[in-house]
Amino acid sequence: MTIYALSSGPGISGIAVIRVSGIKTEKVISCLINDSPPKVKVATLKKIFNPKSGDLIDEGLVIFFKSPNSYTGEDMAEFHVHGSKAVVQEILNVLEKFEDCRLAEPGEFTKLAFQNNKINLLKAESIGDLIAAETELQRKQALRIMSGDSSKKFNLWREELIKALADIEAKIDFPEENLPENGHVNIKTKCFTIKNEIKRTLDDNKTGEIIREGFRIAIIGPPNVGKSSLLNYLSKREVAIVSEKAGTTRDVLEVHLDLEGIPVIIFDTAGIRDSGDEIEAKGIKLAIKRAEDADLIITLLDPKSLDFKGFFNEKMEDKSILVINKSDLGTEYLKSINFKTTPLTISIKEDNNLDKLIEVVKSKLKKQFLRSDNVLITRSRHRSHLEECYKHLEVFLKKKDNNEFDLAAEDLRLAIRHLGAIVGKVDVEEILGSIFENFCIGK
Ligand SMILES: Nc1nc2c(ncn2[C@@H]2O[C@H](COP(=O)(O)OP(=O)(O)OP(=O)(O)O)[C@@H](O)[C@H]2O)c(=O)[nH]1
Ligand SMILES: [Mg+2]
Repeated sequence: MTIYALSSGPGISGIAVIRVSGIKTEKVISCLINDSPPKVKVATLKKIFNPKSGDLIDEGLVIFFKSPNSYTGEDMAEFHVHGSKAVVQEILNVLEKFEDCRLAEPGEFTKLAFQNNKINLLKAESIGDLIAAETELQRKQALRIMSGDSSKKFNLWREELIKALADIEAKIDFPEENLPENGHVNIKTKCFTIKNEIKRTLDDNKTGEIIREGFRIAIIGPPNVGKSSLLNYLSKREVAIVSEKAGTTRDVLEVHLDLEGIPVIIFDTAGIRDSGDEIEAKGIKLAIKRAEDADLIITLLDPKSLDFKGFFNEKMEDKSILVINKSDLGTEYLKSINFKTTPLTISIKEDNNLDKLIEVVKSKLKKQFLRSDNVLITRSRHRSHLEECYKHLEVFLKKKDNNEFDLAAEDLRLAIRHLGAIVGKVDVEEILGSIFENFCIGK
């Protein structure tokens, strides 16, 4: 099957790129340019025709890539044409008429690249991440993973464990052979070191995942303290309804921001109070859930709600900043109250101390991303496989040295399989779908 798609963005543009991949590529090029394909990998200006009617569609650059030296590993073509809807549509219509040609599915070009061993699974994912990157940090992370930093490490661990497994299997298959003294001790030491390295990798505050998905900040507090006003202030637009009526916000609102290159998602939530109103109560439940899941909580109070006891468990309190809004109404009351942490007083109305609040948020973010350069995990898929690998290594290391070789070998095999699944070395069919379906068509 030969596939085709518009690979540049939708809408009007100076130039649009249509890609074709598969065995019919040469035929498609010849028919469209009414000539033999241009020299491989040389962008060549050609007239592009409708082969049936002979009508000229456009003039543009045509590039031919010969298998296996292409992105997908198959024969491929790129047509760089003028980016009008009419030109693009006409070319897609023409391509549709070719036998065994069809529109590509989302991510299918990259999926082919993976299936034809042009790239590993981590690289495929990071290409998707680079395409989706909105901030500096996301772009850098995607590029780092694309360059193979984490694949190298995962592959290295995997190879070491495969060697250890081979040694154990030799012991099982040839028990009478005199394998080197202390052989099992060496195997265990090696596995122990890898297990510790994996532990350190897992202990990363989920930085890589947070960079991919955004650092989540939930604004939480009693009704009417100015939570929605704060969201509007930070996002510099009227996202949420602000009113003097308590209980205005019911749903969770979210805004994506780029805070000095760091992707941030800010959630405005329903004010927390005992409410008999069914819908408001649902909103409050959602608010608490958001606070639990957030990476940082801004607990917002106002002078009237300082007795707010909240709903915090210890973990939530640790990641929270206490902020008191409406300082324009006076701050004398603060002297008489004992807070666990010194609150930051702000006034959204008078734009007072908000720069300070932003500074505090930024310093929390920076702390989180301090180690972002050597983070290896960028998705929960990687994390769960690595956690499984770690567990199997732990079980393996607990096995008795001499008489449990069979069982130990199985633990090691499972550990290896989980490492392999991260880079796409084994049993990947079922995970392919979930990775590539999030790509857009043409990638
Ligand atoms: N005096 C004063 N009023 C403020 C300040 N910030 C917000 N307000 C007012 O406080 C009221 C409530 O603001 P909202 O932003 O709707 O508060 P909220 O916390 O989102 O309220 P709910 O959605 O009901 O939970 C509005 O009338 C705002 O204009 C401030 O700094 N000073
Ligand atoms: Mg609100």
